[in-house]
Amino acid sequence: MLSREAGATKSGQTSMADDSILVVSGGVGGAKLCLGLQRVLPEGALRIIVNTGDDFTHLGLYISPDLDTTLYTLAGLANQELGWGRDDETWTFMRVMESLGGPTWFKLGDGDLALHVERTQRLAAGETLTSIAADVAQHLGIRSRIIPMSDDPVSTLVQTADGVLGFQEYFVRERCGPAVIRLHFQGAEAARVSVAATQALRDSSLRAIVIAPSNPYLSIDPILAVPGMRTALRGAGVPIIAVTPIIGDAAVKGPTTKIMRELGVTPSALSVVEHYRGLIDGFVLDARDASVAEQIQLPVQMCDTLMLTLDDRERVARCVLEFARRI
Ligand code: FO1
Repeated sequence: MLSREAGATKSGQTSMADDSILVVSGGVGGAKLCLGLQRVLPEGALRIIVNTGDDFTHLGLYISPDLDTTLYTLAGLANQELGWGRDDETWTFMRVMESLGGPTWFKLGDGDLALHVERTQRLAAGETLTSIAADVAQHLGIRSRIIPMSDDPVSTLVQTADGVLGFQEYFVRERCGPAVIRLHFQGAEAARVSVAATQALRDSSLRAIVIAPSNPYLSIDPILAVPGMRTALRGAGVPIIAVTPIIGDAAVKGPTTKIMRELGVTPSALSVVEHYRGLIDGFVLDARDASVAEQIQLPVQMCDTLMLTLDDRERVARCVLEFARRI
């Protein structure tokens, strides 16, 4: 169960999944694990609830960075070098924008623009983010379900010593420089868990929920801030496993440990476990942190969680699935 082998037909082709795995994910780090899972699971077995707290409107276009990263990664189109956007991108639009004196702090590639234009006009015509994401995924040949956490607007705001910044202003324009005092998920109180997310969580095929190695504060907390999400996750009645985004006292990528320090939290895998305490049933710890395993007081699976290559992604995916089967 839960492996591609289990879904293979006699002809060697994968069959549709009888069991499903649901990942709660942000952008880059989460998408890497999702790609590994998509490659080792039977077709259709992977569902992903994606953070939309990073979404914003820029140059009149609705941008959904974590959805974009997940779509491009699972379609094999992601720009590995940048960590966001499309591979083989061209930048004529940005060059012309610069020559006109327009804003250039947030880069939109020529190919990437098509997705933002398409999504913006379909949202304006009344379609939901969920329906657009599902349709785009189908057009890109993705066989996993990519589900926004909500179809209602939620915006992550970062309160810093320099004032309150929109998430992308903080993350991209200010390069995570200003110290974070507090995070606020504007609109979350009134947001509803998307219908597709609720269905995926109630699906009788669901075997495990995985919290991706995304930034707990910036990427996972906005998802958990949607009223009813925590209850729906727990109510699914399957093991919930978090994968560490931290090795030693360093994040694999991005500002996770910087933000933890600024919020007064010791940057460590143990702090991440404490952050998710009450929600998770098990924790995937990096083998380099074996010495803290006993302090976790939950079932622990150790593995090398660094995902540099495609093989790494599959290896971590297999480790997570094995753990899910075991607890
Ligand atoms: N990240 C950057 O660091 N610089 C950019 O110019 C940038 C543009 C961009 C355009 C579309 C998109 O979907 C994502 C983009 N990102 C960019 C990534 C994004 O801002 C962050 O990685 C996420 O919001 C954090 O998960």
